[in-house]
Amino acid sequence: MNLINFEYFFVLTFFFYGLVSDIHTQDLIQKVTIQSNDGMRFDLDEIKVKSGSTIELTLIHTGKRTKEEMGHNFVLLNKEIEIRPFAMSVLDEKENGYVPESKEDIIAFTEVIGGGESTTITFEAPPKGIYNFLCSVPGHFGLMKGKFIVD
Ligand SMILES: [Cu+2]
Repeated sequence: MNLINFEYFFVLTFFFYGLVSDIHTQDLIQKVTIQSNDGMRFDLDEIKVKSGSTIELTLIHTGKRTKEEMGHNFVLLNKEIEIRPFAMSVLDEKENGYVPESKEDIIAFTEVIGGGESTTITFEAPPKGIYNFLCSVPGHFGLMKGKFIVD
């Protein structure tokens, strides 16, 4: 192999290595965007992800009202944890962003955001199954809730 071929070989090797590692990364990281608004709604009531993936979830607040007036968060509950009792249990947790100090009932959560803001969290997809998600700001869970499906 002369020098030129040798260099060509290296360039090709790195090119294909880059291609393969890109595909690999895309397989593992799954991006989810969920919007919330001044009308106390999420735009999704169902989120589907693949088991074994890393979830990069972005919560966007498309409204104009402040965090105090119409703040929202995203809270993903562990299996078997029901929305209403959970939401009732965090009514007084304003200082903690309406999540309990013990995180045993929670898989992932965002901070509370106001209109025009967004926040991103990263977490591992839980095992296959159906999980509840909600906004745990007091009074919001009746409208702001859904199913998080891992298959
Ligand atoms: Cu909310």
